[in-house]
Amino acid sequence: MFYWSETIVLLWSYAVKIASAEVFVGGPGKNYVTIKIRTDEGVTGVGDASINGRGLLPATYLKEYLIPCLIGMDPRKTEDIWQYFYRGAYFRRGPVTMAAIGAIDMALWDIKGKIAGLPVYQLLGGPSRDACLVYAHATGSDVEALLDSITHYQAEGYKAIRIQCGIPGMPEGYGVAGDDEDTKHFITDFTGLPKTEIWDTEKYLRFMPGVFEKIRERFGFDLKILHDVHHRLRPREAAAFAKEVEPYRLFWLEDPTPADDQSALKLIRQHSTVPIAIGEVFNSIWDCKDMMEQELFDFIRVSATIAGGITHLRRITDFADMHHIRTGFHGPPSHSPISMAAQAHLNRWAPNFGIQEYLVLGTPECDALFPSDHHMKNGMFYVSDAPGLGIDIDEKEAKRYSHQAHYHPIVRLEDGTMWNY
Ligand code: KDG
Ligand code: MG
Repeated sequence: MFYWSETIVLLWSYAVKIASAEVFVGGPGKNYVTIKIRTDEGVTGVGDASINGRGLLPATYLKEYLIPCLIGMDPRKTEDIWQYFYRGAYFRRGPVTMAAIGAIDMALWDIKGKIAGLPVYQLLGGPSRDACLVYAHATGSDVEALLDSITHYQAEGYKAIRIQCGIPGMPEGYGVAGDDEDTKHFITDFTGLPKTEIWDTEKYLRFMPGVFEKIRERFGFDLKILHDVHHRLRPREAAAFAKEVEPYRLFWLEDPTPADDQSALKLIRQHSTVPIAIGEVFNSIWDCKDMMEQELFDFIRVSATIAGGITHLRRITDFADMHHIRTGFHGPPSHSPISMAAQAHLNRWAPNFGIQEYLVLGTPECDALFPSDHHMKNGMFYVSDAPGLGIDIDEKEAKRYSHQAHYHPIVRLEDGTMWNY
């Protein structure tokens, strides 16, 4: 008599080795950094190491330092391989190291799922929900244009929308239509040195609350609205702003202060109950452990790429749950569809899922490069049931692209002082 359970034990007990790993850089208007790992049995897995504006660094780190150690390892040992590269680096953490480790980790979970014949969310603990809420970006150089943009996304079925608006006398605000790459979903500006944006805190603080008021007047309170301050305020300014916008019931206020100061949110918390989201620049739990323990924010914005892949994001997500913090993983236009897929599996599993930023809107070129059957409908993300991550890179398509130098804009105050982008 032959039992299925014995077959599975057999499958898991025979030796599997990593035979090769290749790194691809580039994409349609983006510098995606993708690793494709192959086992000696020909099972493949993909992972993402894209760092917007610093693309070649994780690619070099992977090729020169990590891949030589990876060959011959058992791809099913996701935890041990993660620890090997994290502890083994000696000079730990930082976005480049963590993105490179993260890419390998995603690819290994992809392989693990394929060997098990299960989608990754099943390996994480199974689905906690059928589909995951996402938010779109509405933007306008003035309030009327912003209201039109919100109407457009609502008509497309989005229930949650991030809003960014041009400020009079400060036309080049972060996330404002046409002014920076975050609003140009498909095309990155590959020309020249960093562009300069001018910032004026007082103009912003005076104008922005009125924008929320007009949105609530026009759309009521059912629509979930989010807003990204993009690290621009000092703690006292952010506390005053958060207190003032409380009546408009934001879903979240994002990055009100620079994320490197773990205690900056204290003052905001003392003055306002507005939900705070932070963490897209964090690359490990050590960047946010203290503020999580003190419950200083409500949504954690880490990404599978910058914060060390599925293994580390799962650890951060569990720790967040103990402190009433929900997930709101990063997903800007520069985000690779592979990282989005890894996050989608975490989102489907996480008991403390909150929302997902989603802007990797499929162009024909992007879909040809990263074939998958994950899909979006009515502002909800549906995760593919294919074994593994449910996404691949088409290696022939990948050969069409290469790295092109590109920078984020920089920000200065009106008198020329450098400020936070
Ligand atoms: O590379 C920087 C972008 O990812 C960032 O500006 C996007 O703040 C961002 C967001 O919330 O998507
Ligand atoms: Mg942001």
